[in-house]
Amino acid sequence: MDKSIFNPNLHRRKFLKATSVGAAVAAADISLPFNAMAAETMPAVSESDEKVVWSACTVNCGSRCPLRMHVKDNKILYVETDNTGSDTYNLDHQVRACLRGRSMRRRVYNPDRLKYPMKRVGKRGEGKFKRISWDEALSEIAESLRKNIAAYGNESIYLNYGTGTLGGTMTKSWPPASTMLARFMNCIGGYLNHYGDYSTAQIAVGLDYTYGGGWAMGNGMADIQNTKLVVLFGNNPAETRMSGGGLTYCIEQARERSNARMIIIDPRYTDTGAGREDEWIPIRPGTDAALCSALAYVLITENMVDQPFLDKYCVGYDEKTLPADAPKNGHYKAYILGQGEDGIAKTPEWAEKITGIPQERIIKLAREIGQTKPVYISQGWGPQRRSNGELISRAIAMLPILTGNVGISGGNTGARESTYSVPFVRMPTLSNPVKASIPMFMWTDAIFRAHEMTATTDGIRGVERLTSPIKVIWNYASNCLINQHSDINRTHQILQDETQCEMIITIDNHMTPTAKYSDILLPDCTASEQMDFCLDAFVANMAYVIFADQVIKPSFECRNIYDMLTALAEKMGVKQQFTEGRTQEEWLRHIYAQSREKLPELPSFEEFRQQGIFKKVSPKGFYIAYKDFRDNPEANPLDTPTGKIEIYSSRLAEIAKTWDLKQDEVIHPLPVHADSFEHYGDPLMEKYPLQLTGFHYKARTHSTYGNVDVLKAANPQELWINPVDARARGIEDGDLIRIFNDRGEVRIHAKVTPRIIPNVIALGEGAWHAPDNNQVDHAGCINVLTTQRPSPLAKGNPQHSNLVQVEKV
Ligand SMILES: Nc1nc2c(c(=O)[nH]1)N[C@H]1C(S)=C(S)[C@@H](COP(=O)(O)OP(=O)(O)OC[C@H]3O[C@@H](n4cnc5c(=O)[nH]c(N)nc54)[C@H](O)[C@@H]3O)O[C@H]1N2
Ligand SMILES: Nc1nc2c(c(=O)[nH]1)N[C@H]1C(S)=C(S)[C@@H](COP(=O)(O)OP(=O)(O)OC[C@H]3O[C@@H](n4cnc5c(=O)[nH]c(N)nc54)[C@H](O)[C@@H]3O)O[C@H]1N2
Ligand code: SF4
Ligand SMILES: [Mo]
Repeated sequence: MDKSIFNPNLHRRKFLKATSVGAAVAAADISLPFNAMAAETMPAVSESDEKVVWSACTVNCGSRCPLRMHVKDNKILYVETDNTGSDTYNLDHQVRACLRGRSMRRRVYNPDRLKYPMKRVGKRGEGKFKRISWDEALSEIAESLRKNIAAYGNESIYLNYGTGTLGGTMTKSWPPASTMLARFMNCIGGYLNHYGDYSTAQIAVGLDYTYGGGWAMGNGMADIQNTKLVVLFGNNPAETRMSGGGLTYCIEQARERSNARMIIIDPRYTDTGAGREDEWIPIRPGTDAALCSALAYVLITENMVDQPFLDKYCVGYDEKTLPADAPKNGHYKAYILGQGEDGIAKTPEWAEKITGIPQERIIKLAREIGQTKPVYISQGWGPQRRSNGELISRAIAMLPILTGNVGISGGNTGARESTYSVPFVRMPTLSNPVKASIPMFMWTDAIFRAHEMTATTDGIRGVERLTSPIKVIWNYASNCLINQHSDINRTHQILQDETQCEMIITIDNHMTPTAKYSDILLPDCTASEQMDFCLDAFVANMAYVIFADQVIKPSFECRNIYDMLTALAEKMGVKQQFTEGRTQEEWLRHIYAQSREKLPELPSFEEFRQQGIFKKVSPKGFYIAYKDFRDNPEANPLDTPTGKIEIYSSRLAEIAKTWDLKQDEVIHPLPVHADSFEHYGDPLMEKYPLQLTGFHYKARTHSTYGNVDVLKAANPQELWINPVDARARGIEDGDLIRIFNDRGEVRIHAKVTPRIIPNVIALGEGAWHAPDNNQVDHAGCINVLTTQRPSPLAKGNPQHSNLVQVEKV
């Protein structure tokens, strides 16, 4: 048997039953805040005894963490984390929660908690509500659904993007098709779907044209153990993968073993650097494709490309493999050497002007990449969350492709890491009769101009064009109506007209900025108040599943998503179809039994409940993306039209010809450098001379945990600004400043720091929008300043591409 990890403490734990602090700590063998030995003399357990119940943090931070909740008299006292395993990296090490998860108690008992169903009485956004009963709330929703489905069809009911409970099973909030809401809506005729996500819209589409398969894979981050050089483009695991079950731990441990050099390319000096990197190469935002083109120039002109790899595995590097339908000199090599359409050689000198990186440094980096093997080149999703992000994602991937680092141990594809996973059965959600799907970013437009949205203008999929506008929006575990969607003031305007989108239903734990714009608010249980499994969890070569048990009874009038939708299904006459006669726990037992058939090592339900976490190390060792293809490309072709890596994409050439594009929008068959809107050098810079880039901040997971006082105090929301730019504006560290453009204004304090390059400022995303009467935000919510204009190919969110001005208040 491979190394499936059963909790080695299980027997002891079962014996001790983990029913007291002392017992749990003794079983854990971690630091002992209490006298552990007292466990031996503990009295029999009663309801009022302190007990430890396993729960989980299921937010969308890319990690998943177990939480051990210490509870007494139905009250959470404090929170600990994983105490299982031998703590040997990449074997069965502990999955330790970050400070956010450990502050879960403050989210459960937060003053912002939604306590009762409520109905809006003021204008949308005013935050005025009245308490109503569950029956009233569900009746109103049922009536609105019936009315709008009758008048506009099921295509008018939209499930908005929301990732607040991404890690859950019963509670899973995204993708739409995996949610309980989808199951409910599918019982009554379906819903308008969306594709893509705010995380990866541009790279998911971009690299799909390169590697195929819908999602480009990357080598596991643990494979850094086998590499010589790590090059990270806009990838910051120290902040975006923070748990002990996350990649920040993995990258440290793996590098300790390989001693690989690490180069970070980012406009900000990130926490992933923080002295652990070998070099930080600051880059002007949105210009990575120019850098990569110049690196390619040096690799080609100094004979450092892997020509046999390019000939055998790729399409369109040079004329040898250029598809017949491509123009003469339409290949990548010609583009780089200046023999293509634009006639510009992509020299380091050319790139220096665009990227701000000295040409000597570009040449040196190219030689480092070209002369080292293997090299682990990976991009986070910061570089692609831009108006030209599709091209950037493909351009970065060219480096490992040119150097033949794809499909080998210690190499990578240029994508972010993939991983091993365990087969675990999910809640069945039935199938959606509605075929239409919109890019997740385009929902605001689908409210008021649905009739003109087609496949070639707005990326509509499944149908040629939309036939009805969005009339009803479900926001489940989503702050993406307001806080996380771009251009809040535009959304505000669109939502003011209540005759257009008629009904907004939000299901959340807290009174968020999105909740304030809702017509009906339904108070949900937190993860602590219900039973669930936490899935999709991994670190290094290990996958795991967490038993997230019910810790306390539901607070106030909160109901979990399954129960509230069961009541609604009853009103709509589909209760039996929705529940199939099962309760939430019965469903969990049901799918667990199915999971055990697929994964026989899973312990019994009750054992799992006791041990809290099930870990399994990959029987195949390190995850090497496209290894099969590399080993035998004929037998294991890629899922692209040619079965090869498509440097030149004929499909993209076709799209470029047929889609409606604006002057400043480029879709290209090659991974070229091209600017798009709000880029460096844009004429708009005369008015708004600073590039504002966002980042995902350790203080929060997006907006979740954004209302936890201790986290806010520890990680203030500030605008990063270089001393050069600060001085020019008379700004000192800590000053109150205003950041503005035509879309809005934010007031916040300045963090004057050389950790951000000049002419660029950075603001962490996710702060809770706090507008005054003039719609000026006082919390530092970046989406007051971002645009709703989509990127050209993915129609995705370019939320890091913003031009603004800053002044001292
Ligand atoms: N400017 C800018 N905007 C961005 C980004 C950016 O980089 N820059 N990033 C984008 C990205 S990548 C993403 S993924 C999105 C994320 O956007 P969202 O998916 O909206 O994520 P959160 O802001 O965390 O909001 C999740 C909501 O779920 C709620 N929630 C948490 N737990 C529960 C629960 O148990 N039950 C219920 N019902 N609700 C719960 C929280 O209170 C919160 O309101 O933001 C996007 N927005
Ligand atoms: N603590 C915390 N962790 C999170 C989240 C969170 O909100 N908080 N959100 C989670 C989610 S849903 C997602 S999608 C991921 C997001 O993961 P990412 O999208 O990778 O995170 P970002 O911080 O947006 O971007 C990563 C880095 O890219 C840099 N960057 C920005 N623009 C450019 C550019 O043009 N070129 C280069 N080279 N670098 C650039 C940023 O400065 C940043 O340091 O994080 C996840 N993890
Ligand atoms: S926020 Fe992420 S890293 Fe932190 S505890 Fe939750 S799942 Fe773990
Ligand atoms: Mo995301």
